[in-house]
Amino acid sequence: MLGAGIAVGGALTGIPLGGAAAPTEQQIVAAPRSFALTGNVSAVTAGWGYGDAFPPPTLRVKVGDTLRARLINRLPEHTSIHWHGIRLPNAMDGVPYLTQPPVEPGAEFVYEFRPPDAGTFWYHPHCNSIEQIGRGLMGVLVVENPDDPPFDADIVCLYRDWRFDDAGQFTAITTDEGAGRAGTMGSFHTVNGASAPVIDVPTGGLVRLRILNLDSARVITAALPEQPAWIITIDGNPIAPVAFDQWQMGPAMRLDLALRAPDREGATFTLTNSFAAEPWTLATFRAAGPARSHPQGEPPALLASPIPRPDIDNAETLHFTFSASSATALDPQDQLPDLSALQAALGTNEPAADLLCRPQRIFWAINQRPWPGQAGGQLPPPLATLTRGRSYVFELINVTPHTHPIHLHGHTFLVIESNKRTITPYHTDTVLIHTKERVKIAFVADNPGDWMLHCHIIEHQDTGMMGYVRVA
Ligand SMILES: [Cu+2]
Repeated sequence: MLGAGIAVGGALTGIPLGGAAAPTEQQIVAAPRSFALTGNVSAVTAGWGYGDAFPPPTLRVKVGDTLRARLINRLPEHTSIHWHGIRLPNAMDGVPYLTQPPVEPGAEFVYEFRPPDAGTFWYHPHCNSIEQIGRGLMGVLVVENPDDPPFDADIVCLYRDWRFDDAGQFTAITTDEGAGRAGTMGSFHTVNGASAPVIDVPTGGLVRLRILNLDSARVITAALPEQPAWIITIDGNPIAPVAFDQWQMGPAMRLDLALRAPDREGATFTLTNSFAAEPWTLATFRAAGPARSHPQGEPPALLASPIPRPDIDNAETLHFTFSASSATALDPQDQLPDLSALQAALGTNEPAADLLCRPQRIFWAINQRPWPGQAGGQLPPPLATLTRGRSYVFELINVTPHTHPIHLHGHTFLVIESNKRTITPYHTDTVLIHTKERVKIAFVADNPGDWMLHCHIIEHQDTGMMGYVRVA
């Protein structure tokens, strides 16, 4: 079970924190669970989760405090926890083989780090991700800044779909048709584990809405058609408030909105996905309780995160092309890839017969190199080696017919330019790259280690669209 949010500062060995008490340890137990979801499905019988219910309680920590979390693995296979969007030491990044050994069944691993930035983040496994995330292993991590202006309510809206039938039994979580295209979509849409829930907000109150798209495949366009609101953070990073219209969110992306709830008790407004031809309601909000009053207009701004500013004029530019896998294209006759190309791509001398024993699904590549999840401990060389402290511009080039949310670990980057859209530069850890789009991002490579660069459509990641860069 997850405990209450951490409220005390910590003192790590070698990191003096001014005499604060040791951090409270959170226990995060990854285990098979039966979830009760609400809607037209009453129970998921073969879920995997971090808590008895879905979603687990939101982890809350104050910026600069130490988060200490003990992962206890009660799954039948190895696992890990990646803390999405957090700039943390490489050994805490939770990528099996690359940053830590896999946490085997029955084993434990303690994650300990101090989040440097306030915002809305999340955590999830980074192994057999299609299955582990698909079955429910995920949770929300909120890093609070006590100096931020207060809100009357702080509401997390975790959106995700599920792949199961009316009886709550999982259907195939992945298909070749989905993995090789835009992803295998779920049909049961939930917010906080409920189908189109009604969520109470304080009447007339100032509300912070933290929207997370934690689906493994679906890109949504979040909108509040009946309700004025302001964007106050993008993917966890505060911005000066901007009037909200709608916002496209790929898997792993977050958006914090500030709004003033209706003045009349019982009045409602909806959060919709307007990406679809026919928008659907994700959640309904209802004003409840005694009326509060707040000035109309723009909400107060949040404090900016201390993200180093890249020197774009003197940055080195590197190019990363996201494509279908050509080196290991499937042969329609026997469904087996070119093993010599696979060996070369993985940088392995592993006998072809051993590679053959694994399910062969390779559809995608970065810079023509696929690195599928099935590679296990066979690490390819890094896509690039960066000099610690230098500024870099990455040009991310999408030559596929699909949209890809591209995620870089360990760094928060600035999105600076697109060949298809006007970009007002903003910070993020995950950027959507549309078909035939070239997007430039910039950052200071200030965090040493091996950092994943991958698509967050989990089936794309797991069938080749991942790699890593080394900061040395
Ligand atoms: Cu993708």
